[in-house]
Amino acid sequence: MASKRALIIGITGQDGFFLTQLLLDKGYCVDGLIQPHAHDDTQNIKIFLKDYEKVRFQLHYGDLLDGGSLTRLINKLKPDEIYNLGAQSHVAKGFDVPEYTINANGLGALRCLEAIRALGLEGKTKFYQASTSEMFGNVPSPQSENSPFSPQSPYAASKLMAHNLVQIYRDAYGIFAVSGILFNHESCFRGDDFVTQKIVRGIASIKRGDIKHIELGNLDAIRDWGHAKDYVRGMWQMLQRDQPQDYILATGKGHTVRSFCEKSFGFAGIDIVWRGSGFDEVGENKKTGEAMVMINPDFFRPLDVNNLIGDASKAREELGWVCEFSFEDIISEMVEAALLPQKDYNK
Ligand code: NAP
Ligand code: F7E
Repeated sequence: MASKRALIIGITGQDGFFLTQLLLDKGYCVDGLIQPHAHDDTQNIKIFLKDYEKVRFQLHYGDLLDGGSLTRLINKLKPDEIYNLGAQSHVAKGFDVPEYTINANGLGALRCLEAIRALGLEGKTKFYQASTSEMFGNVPSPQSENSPFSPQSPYAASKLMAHNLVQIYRDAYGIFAVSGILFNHESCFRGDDFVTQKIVRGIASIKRGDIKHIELGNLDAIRDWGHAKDYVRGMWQMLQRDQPQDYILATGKGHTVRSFCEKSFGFAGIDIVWRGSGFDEVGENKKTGEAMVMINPDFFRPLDVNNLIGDASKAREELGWVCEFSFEDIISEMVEAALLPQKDYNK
């Protein structure tokens, strides 16, 4: 039987790396859309270029802002599966570039769905959309597929637009289109400016003597942090069902940013004690009294989401999806990886 062909939009991101690895291991031909500014040796995925180039792994230029590029590429490849992981994915930056965020994330998904429809691929190409727990905003946790949406940022609004369009195109045109509503997931490939990577790389910079302390914003926010490797498996499982349906992927356990800090410093051999409150709160090295974590008001958002903890019962029961990585596994992997490179990450 011929290999299945998958197109990954957003292949240079964290999830793109793990999904490519998973699909190549399953025998797929994988095509990745990269933006014109990206280099062919784009860091995370260069390993696949080396091993699979032009046999089962190829990169193509395109952009979610450019409908023609998407339509031409989808027409050329006629993929069995499209994973739309492409996005301006940083919530705080979305407040600075709201129009771009809506265009890439909201209209970008629409352009993909329109291409499938215009090319008459409704019966051939399955579509996965990267939806997010951010769409729930501050509705009470645990959030499930039945919880209402209440976006609190341009990013969340852009993703809800895409989420709604997926449902509309599924119902109106019979496209096998699903949205995975994924809670935060991390790995050593996480972008530098997300809080987990910022913390562990900040700790590494402190240990090397490059910086004195890390500066953070809201320490009280609760997030449900899983591992990206578990979550991309869930994406693939959603597209293997007979009927298209949306699923939540989450661990069901919430932790504050403060707790992520404490545990990460702990893995690096530093015990932290917290003193003061509000903007004056400081995380001190218990042994030396030195400030390790300080608050910088610049890292607070105009609106934040306080308590995201997901209920993934439906995915567990219907997909047989399981989380193999614990919170502690994620932290130890990230701290260990951060201690390797020589960089100052307190930015
Ligand atoms: P990420 O590391 O930020 O990757 C985003 C990818 O999108 C990158 O490959 C980026 O390319 C690409 N991209 C950005 N703008 C684009 C455009 N205009 N056209 C085409 N591609 C574009 O994100 P991630 O953590 O892997 O997450 C994958 C997806 O899941 C995203 O849509 C994110 O919003 C969503 N999500 C993530 C989480 C999470 O916790 N990680 C949770 C829920 C949902 P460059 O490398 O060239 O910038
Ligand atoms: O923030 C707080 C911040 O930027 C987590 C994306 O993948 O997951 C991610 O979005 C929390 C927030 O992730 C800093 O205020 C404190 O409450 O790591 P983050 P996020 O906003 O949860 C969702 C599910 C997605 O869909 C997104 O694509 O940490 N926080 N101090 C900070 N956050 C950052 N970035 N930097 C700080 O200094």
